[in-house]
Amino acid sequence: MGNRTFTMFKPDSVRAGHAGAMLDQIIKGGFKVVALKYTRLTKADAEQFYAIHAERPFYGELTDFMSSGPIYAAILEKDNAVEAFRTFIGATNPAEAAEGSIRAQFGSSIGENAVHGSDSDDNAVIEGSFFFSGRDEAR
Ligand code: 3AN
Repeated sequence: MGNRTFTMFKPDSVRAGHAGAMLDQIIKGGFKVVALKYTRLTKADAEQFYAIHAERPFYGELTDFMSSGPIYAAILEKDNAVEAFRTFIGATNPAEAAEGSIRAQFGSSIGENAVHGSDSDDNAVIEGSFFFSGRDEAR
């Protein structure tokens, strides 16, 4: 078994109809989908998910945006999944994201940057558990 990470396709990319293309690239990039869900966060859900950023000036904007429309949530597996996926999606600011990365292709701003990727193995477990139970995992 490889390592795991957690991702969300954010409301901007889902609204724009890019979820299918993003999932296709992720699978072709060698990430195995362990669990997948199409859902929508309430404002309270988004505040809880991003509680670590509660003191940041953009917390209100971030949680408004993340609850503004449907998202896809997924647990992904690959060797060195957290770092590999962060490289695959590119820098937080799409303008600085490497050519060909998901955010360079589908992100439009530092807030509306198409996709979330966990920043550590511990957070991948916490974030995945926010959406999924063991019963949701394909095996
Ligand atoms: P990443 O998601 O690449 O780890 P972080 O941890 O710096 O980036 O930011 C957490 C979330 O907050 C990201 N989803 C990002 O879109 C959002 N964010 C970061 N900086 C800003 C900002 N200046 N204005 C609005 N949203 C932001």
